[in-house]
Amino acid sequence: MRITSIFYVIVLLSLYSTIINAAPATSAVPTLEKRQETEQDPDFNTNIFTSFKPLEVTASPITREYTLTLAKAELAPDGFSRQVWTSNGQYPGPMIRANKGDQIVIHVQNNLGDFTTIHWHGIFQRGTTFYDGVAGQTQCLIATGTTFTYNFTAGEQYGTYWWHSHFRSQYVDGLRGALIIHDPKDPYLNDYDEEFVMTLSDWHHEESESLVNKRMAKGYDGFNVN
Ligand SMILES: [Cu+2]
Repeated sequence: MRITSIFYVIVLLSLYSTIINAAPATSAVPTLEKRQETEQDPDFNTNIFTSFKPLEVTASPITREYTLTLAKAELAPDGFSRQVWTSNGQYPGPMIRANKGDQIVIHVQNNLGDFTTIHWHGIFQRGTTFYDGVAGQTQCLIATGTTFTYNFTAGEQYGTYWWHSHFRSQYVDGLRGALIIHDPKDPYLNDYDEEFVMTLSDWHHEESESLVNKRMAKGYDGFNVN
């Protein structure tokens, strides 16, 4: 089957498919093998026009290590230039991927000039609630100029998730990306040739802080920010 439309892409997203070609013998004991994903790694960067390459399948879970450097930058995602809250200089942020059972280590370097936290949306965080990334509830804010390291496993979870800032409305301004946990035993493995990830969102020409102020102002009627 060839992917010929956005519809199929969305269907694939909902089926959290992969193009991994082998089903490994999995071990319950994680190894300490580490892999550092870099900005040069084409799989680490988000390019919706490039299909996935298969993620290596390991005999037992490994640790996958990522670095997200957060900073504001002048970008024009829809042709209109504005200040965008970027991760590793891009918007949407890099796609973070792992195989089922892997340990995921993510160093968040905050160069925003503002506080932040990053939440891993949909991940249960069993035993690691302190890495859930909810500002003021599960962790203190990450101060600008500092690094905070998240370290968790998705356990038995797999599928299409996303990550985003969990402080104020920062993700509206760009701090978000896809988080994909592959199942090497994907039941749809033979039903498609290629896989793409496409993120859809509202996008505003005004920064979210002023949008939120309008939304919260007395007498507000009709304009909505989620
Ligand atoms: Cu979320």
